[in-house]
Amino acid sequence: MKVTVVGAGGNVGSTVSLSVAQRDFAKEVVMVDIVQEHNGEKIYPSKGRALDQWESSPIHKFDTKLTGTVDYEDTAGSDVCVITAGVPRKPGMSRDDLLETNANIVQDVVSNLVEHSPNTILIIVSNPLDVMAQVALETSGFDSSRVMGMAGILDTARYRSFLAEEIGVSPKDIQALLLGGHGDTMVPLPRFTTVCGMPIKQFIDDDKLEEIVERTKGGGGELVNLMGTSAWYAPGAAAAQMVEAIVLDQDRVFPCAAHLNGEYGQEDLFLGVPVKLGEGGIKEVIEVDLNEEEQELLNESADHVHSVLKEFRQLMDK
Ligand code: 2OP
Repeated sequence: MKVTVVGAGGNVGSTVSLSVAQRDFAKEVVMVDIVQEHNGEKIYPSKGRALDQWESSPIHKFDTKLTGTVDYEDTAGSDVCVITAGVPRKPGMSRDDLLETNANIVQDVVSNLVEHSPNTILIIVSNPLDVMAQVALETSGFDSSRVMGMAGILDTARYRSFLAEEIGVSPKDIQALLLGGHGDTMVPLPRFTTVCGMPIKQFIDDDKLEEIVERTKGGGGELVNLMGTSAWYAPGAAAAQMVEAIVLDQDRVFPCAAHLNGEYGQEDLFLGVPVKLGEGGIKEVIEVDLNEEEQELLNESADHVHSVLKEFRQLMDK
């Protein structure tokens, strides 16, 4: 199986490529990025990071062949393409502030990928995630089963890691569900959060749980403030997990940004919901029974995504 990562000269993209390679399920990973300049000289970050990662293969013991390129012809026939291309946040910025710049980049990237891999599956990571996934869907003309966004796995991973630290259990034994847009309006669901199947509220008081829910919503921003740029280790690992589920047809159930047409009361909108991932991409959008409060929070999150999508439409009409 062939996987392409666009934006792989950067932190998120190169974390995706190495995470995929270390899982060793793909025949090859093609790492794409643009030519850059450094001290007046041309540099090729995707080629350099691919070579560096390939040189780690005897140590990590993987066979996946990593190659770097600036030419989309090298991506031809990709089974799955991950798009991390775009500018990351800086302190003080929201993901939505990246809209115009990254929409143009995602449109260009998707057009190039589709030209060489018309049957591929697209996983979007670029922000603002939910709208970038819509841009990819509309630019590609693909069926919505083949276009998705990576966000829910990342956001629930943060939520689970914070809970594990607080409770003193392995993060592997905390299961959680989080819905909605990839931003401050995301909807962690304590009612669907468990420790080995046991309700989370048995292990943590409501105030502390609410504190962790709020920290999760701001998890991306917390890291931007600490590092001066947005995260890459967890986002890259999350995207790699989606690639593996598709390539190995694992029928995994994950929260991902999926295109909704009636599900959860939403029309023509990408939103983080539980999906079944396997061969061909999204096999099923799963509707979970929400109570009134949860549905209201999801509706509020959807309204925010709609507002950013409307801003995108206005930009394109300029
Ligand atoms: C994050 O939440 C980059 O949006 C990503 O860190």
